[in-house]
Amino acid sequence: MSDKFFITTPIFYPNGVPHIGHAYTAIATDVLARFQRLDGKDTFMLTGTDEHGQKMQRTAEERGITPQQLADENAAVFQKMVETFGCSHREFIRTTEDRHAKAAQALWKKMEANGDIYLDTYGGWYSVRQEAYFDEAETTVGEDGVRREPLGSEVEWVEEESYYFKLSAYGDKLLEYYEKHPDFIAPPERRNEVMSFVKGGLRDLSVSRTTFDWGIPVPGNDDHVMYVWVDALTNYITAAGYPDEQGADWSYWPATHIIGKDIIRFHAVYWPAFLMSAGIELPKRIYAHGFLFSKGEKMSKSVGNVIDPFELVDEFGLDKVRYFFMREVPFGNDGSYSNDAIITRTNADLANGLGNLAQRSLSMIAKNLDGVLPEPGALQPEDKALIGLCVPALETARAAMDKQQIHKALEAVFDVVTAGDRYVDTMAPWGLKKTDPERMATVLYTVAETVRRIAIMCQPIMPESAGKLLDLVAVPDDQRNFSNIEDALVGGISLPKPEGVFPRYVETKA
Ligand code: ME8
Repeated sequence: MSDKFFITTPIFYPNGVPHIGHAYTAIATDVLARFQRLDGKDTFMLTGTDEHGQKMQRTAEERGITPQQLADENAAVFQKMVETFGCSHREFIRTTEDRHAKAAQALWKKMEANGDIYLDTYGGWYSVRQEAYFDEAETTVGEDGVRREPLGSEVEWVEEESYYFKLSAYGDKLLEYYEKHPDFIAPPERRNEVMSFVKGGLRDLSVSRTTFDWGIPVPGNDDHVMYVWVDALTNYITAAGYPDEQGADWSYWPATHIIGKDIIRFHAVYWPAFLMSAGIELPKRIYAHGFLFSKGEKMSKSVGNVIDPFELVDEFGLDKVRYFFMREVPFGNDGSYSNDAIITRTNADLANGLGNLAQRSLSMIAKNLDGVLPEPGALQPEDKALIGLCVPALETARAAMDKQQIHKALEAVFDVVTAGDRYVDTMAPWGLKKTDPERMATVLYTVAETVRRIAIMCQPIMPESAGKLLDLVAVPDDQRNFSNIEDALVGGISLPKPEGVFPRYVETKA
């Protein structure tokens, strides 16, 4: 088994600025990456921007700038977004980089050499207004005899020269692959959707364009640029060093791709077919998450419910935002969010839950024991029971994270927080101060040790806050991996002055 782990986000279209959906994908991928890293894997997280295509060219023209200027401007904002959201990516790839054009052209040549690319004409109902082709089934002929697309603009039959990829030759191979690798596409609803799409029969795919030039030139024919999805999907192997399949980075391939459900077909049908054609190993797994809605509605400028991801972090703090999205929305499902939901969830689980567990025990150590972590007396069954919940919780989290069930992993960890709070209430160490100070010391030690273990497990989700908790129980930086879960705090050390790590959210706006 390889100890390398390669995980990717979709690469974002920089024809606009990031919204919360983009941040959501990035957070989830980062949580999965950090989890594997803490579990000892050499982890490569990749993210970036998808900078070619007609949409980019058109937006740039509207703004009177070049597509490269548009890409530069917005790629910088996406870079800032992934940094603001605490992503631990090793690379941010941009599809306008030279190395990427080389990789995409190398992939193309392999597919061509395999006999899967041919030149033909592409015919379709074209709307000049929308600058897009429509399937005949999408168009309707009005009483005036004019054929129109769904938004109402007139369409005309247009033919242009195009290269095609022989996707039709891959239907059976793909189905066989899905059958043999039941974990290749997840969650199961998405797998079923993809399989029925492929069973319905695949048509060859038009993979080049001549009507605009903002793209990677087709090798040997400069009149054509590659269809943007051929170009975009290749980013994943560019970053692994393709076409150098002997290079050090190639050992990270194959990747786990985290994507939104809107782009499952490109990743689970086209991409594996391209890779099969080029003789490249297929991705390890494709996981499609759901869509986020703002207050139950699709985010749109006209509804006025588009939330700027940067503002959300300013308002609530990064870790609360990361925690909220990963805990509130079962990963794979659609979800809704609102400021009220963020406040309710984080006040309950973080301020009153984990934060309070740490704060009330550590402040008792500060007040009653001069801030020195006590040596525990003999641990009682209830002490051992609480501490003993952590290793199984980590095992549950590990199994859940292997299947991208991030919310299940969090649930397992936060069940320990609930048990910890119950333990403190039952043991009531404040009452033991006079009657049995030794027992009080053991109880406080038990809570501190439990906080250490919980904080280790919380690092993927809330890196900064979990780090602060570990500082508060004086855990050295090199002892914060999952392999350290069964270590134990050593009594007798001085702890730093306790501070609340998760302050309750208080509304600041009138
Ligand atoms: O599709 N809720 O880029 P993109 C949740 N460039 N996630 C959302 C979302 C929402 N409301 N809106 C967007 C592209 N996303 C291509 C990808 S990959 C080789 C090329 C997420 O910027 C979702 O994961 O339009 C989507 O797949 C991703 O943002 C990228 O969207």
